[in-house]
Amino acid sequence: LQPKYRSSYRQPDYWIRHTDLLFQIVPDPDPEAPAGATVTYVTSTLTVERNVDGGPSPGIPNLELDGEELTLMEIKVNGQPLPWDGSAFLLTAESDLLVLGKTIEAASAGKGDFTLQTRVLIRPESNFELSGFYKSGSAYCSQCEAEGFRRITYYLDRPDVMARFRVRIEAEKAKLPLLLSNGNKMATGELDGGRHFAEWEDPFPKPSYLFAVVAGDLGSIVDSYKTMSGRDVRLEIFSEHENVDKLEHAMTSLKKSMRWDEEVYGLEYDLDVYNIVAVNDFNMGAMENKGLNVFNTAFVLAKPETATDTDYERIEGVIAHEYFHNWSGNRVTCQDWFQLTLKEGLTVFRDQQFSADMGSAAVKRIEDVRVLRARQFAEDSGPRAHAIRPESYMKMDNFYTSTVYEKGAEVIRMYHTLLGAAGFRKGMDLYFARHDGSAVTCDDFRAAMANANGKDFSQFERWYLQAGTPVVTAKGAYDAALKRYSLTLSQHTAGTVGQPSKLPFHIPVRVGLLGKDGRELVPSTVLELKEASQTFEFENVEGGTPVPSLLRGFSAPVRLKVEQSDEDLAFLMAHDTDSFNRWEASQKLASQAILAATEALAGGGTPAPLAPTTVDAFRAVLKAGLDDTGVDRSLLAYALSLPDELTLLGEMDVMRPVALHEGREHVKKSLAAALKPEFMDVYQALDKDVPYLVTPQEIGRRRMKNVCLSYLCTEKDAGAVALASSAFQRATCMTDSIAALACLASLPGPEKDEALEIFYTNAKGDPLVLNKWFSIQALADLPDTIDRVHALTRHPDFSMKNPNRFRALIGAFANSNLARFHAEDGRGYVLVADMVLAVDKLNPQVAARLAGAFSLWRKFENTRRNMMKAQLDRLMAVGDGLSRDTFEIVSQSLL
Ligand code: HT7
Ligand code: ZN
Repeated sequence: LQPKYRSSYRQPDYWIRHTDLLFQIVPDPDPEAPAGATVTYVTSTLTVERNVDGGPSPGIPNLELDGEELTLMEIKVNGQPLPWDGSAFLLTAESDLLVLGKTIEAASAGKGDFTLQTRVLIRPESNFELSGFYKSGSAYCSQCEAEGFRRITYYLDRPDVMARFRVRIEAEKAKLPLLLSNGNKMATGELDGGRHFAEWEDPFPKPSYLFAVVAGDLGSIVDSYKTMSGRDVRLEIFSEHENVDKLEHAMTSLKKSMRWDEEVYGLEYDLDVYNIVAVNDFNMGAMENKGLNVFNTAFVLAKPETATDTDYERIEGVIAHEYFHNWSGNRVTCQDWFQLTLKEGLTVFRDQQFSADMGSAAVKRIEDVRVLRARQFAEDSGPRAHAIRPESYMKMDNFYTSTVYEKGAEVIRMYHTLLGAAGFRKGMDLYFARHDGSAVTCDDFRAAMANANGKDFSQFERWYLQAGTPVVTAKGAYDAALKRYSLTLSQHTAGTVGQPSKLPFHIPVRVGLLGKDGRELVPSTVLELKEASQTFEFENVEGGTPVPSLLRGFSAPVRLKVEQSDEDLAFLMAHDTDSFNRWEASQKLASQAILAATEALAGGGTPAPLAPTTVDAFRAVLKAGLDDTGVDRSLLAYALSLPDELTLLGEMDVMRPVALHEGREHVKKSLAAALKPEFMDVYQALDKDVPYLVTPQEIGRRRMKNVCLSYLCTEKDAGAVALASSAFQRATCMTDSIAALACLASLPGPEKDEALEIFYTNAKGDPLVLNKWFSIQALADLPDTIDRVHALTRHPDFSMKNPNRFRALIGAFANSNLARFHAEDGRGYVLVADMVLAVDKLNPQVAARLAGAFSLWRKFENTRRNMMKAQLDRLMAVGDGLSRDTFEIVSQSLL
């Protein structure tokens, strides 16, 4: 199993200029095959051209085409069938390469230009990897990123090979009336035997990973969009017929995204149609194939009874994300997969900006930083830490990571912070002007930002080269006589596997200074920390020692260490003009209390009572929640929400997940007890029976109400059961229903099972609602949760073949129920390793992700560390039986 290295990049020896594909979905010719089974023949005709300028090999080199699980039926060069005697072409072991040698020389008169036709047989119905061409429900669809196209036909399956595609699909009309591919529809027609065809042409050259094909019997909604230059685009979103009533929100989101990209970046859509197809079986969230996005249903379907506010927000964000890829990813794509963050970091940043503009920028920032801290910081602290542009990989699918995506977006945000909105736009304009229609690198992006603004971004390259989360330490000193405030910022990044020492990063630190009365003493400033340590002076600072507000808006993906008293934090919570830092202060106040309680509990002691300052600070947030004059209740709700366990775990030198869980519960209970009347007042004031609206105000109201409910249920008593049961019974939307059920699920007594039963019945088999039902039980804070999860793996609705369902139960348990996954008896570890092994046989991508749950094993206290390591050893011992994906994760975890 050989890794690929970034440094080994070479241009290909050949280009493919035109790709003609014929898909024939036909009954399986095998007489033993079940009734209705099909196979697909793919005939590909490639116009191949020698890369005379940049091809690394001299003369007429071999052409080596990638292929995986293909059965070659026919092969022709320039229309002439090739002999099968081994003289004209070679199929390497496992037929993962098709090699043409001397044949090319002869066929091209020594020039290297020729057409190659292959006909292969593929079996979408037994493709459970969900990569390549596969079946989801009754529909056929494709997923080609990163290296799935080679599971459809032999090809130069790499992103720098860009071709014009023409696609013809033939299938039985009654069963598969809808035939889609990229670009514009050119022809349709009838064929003999109840069959029909459609032909599609994409005028934009594209890499194979952006190819898509869909055949099915689906319903849809149609709309249109007039672009800024006045062109009409037909928009259509497809789903199974029974889900057509859940597509409106996705359509509205799409139109908003199209308008936003025109207004903010001047980027216009470029085809006559934009199609989106929702499928239930999908490895990730969605895929930006040119003109034909394929989506996981979880990121498309929504109606108030089945989707939560978070689902609505996520759908808007993912629809936007895939749309924005049309420029950042499709028009300008990646030279090689090491550059993945070029399109993903940039597009995540753009979707974050979009969501900020659609709702509250501060709320969106908080949500994004929460995810970054919980997932990416953890990744950066373990053996799989990698730079946003990794140096090597075995299986590319394993590098669709939080680092490449979320930290990648933070790196783009830092350009924006350093250049300002106008400077960033100049850089984007230059990037697209220079590189439209080509496959480029992160260095090209950095150069465009630098050249458009005359700014030196050379040190900034370290963000692309070095893994790990920098720790920035801040120390302030005030000279009353000189009215000068000095701020010393130092940075240090711990070594990571393969990178023992790090050079200083170029870090933008946005800073404000607050006077005792809460006034801003200096304009909010971006300091550029480039050395290991630097001191910055602020002159004319009146009125005594100021309270600094540091790293405003989370201006860089770092851990900030600064001594702050509870009083200063409470002051910042109340007065900071930077909304993000008001929230940040609440989190720091809570973290300090939780980590202190955890330490006491881990040492067998009793935690100290909460400091009155902390209680008062939370009381003030609750009081603000009663104010009806336009306060952003989402911000308040997040200030009341305690930092999550994964983030807190990352703050511990030795990870003790169960003690941490107890410490966090202790703080939550203490706050609930100290502020019970206040929580109840806010809960009752916001518990209104009003029509469901997805507005920031209404989302904020529900969010704050449900946070209060969860505090009111921390004391697991009869009062809590009554409150949560009543909330569940009265809920009129999924947001409230799931919030109440989540509380109930962790409470004692029969009520939770009654509620779960009702929830299950009301779901009426809706897969997305059933996913929630599985997750709620996997997340329950009960001693027998593991038994329940075990039992649920045998439930008739559980399936290992559906990634959403599998992740809803097993992923939720392993990644989000830390106290139960890491339970003392080690049963959680055994269960998850069992599941990795079982799902690895069907879907290696899903298995590999789940295996990542063990990767931080070295950071845990001894007992857990040994038990986690034992499961990793057990997985390793499977040897050749393990997929390449899972092998890569497990072997790296053991480094
Ligand atoms: N660009 C898409 C990546 C993706 C993917 C990668 C590996 C395996 C399956 C996949 N499905 C989609 C998603 C995105 O827009 O980021
Ligand atoms: Zn993306």
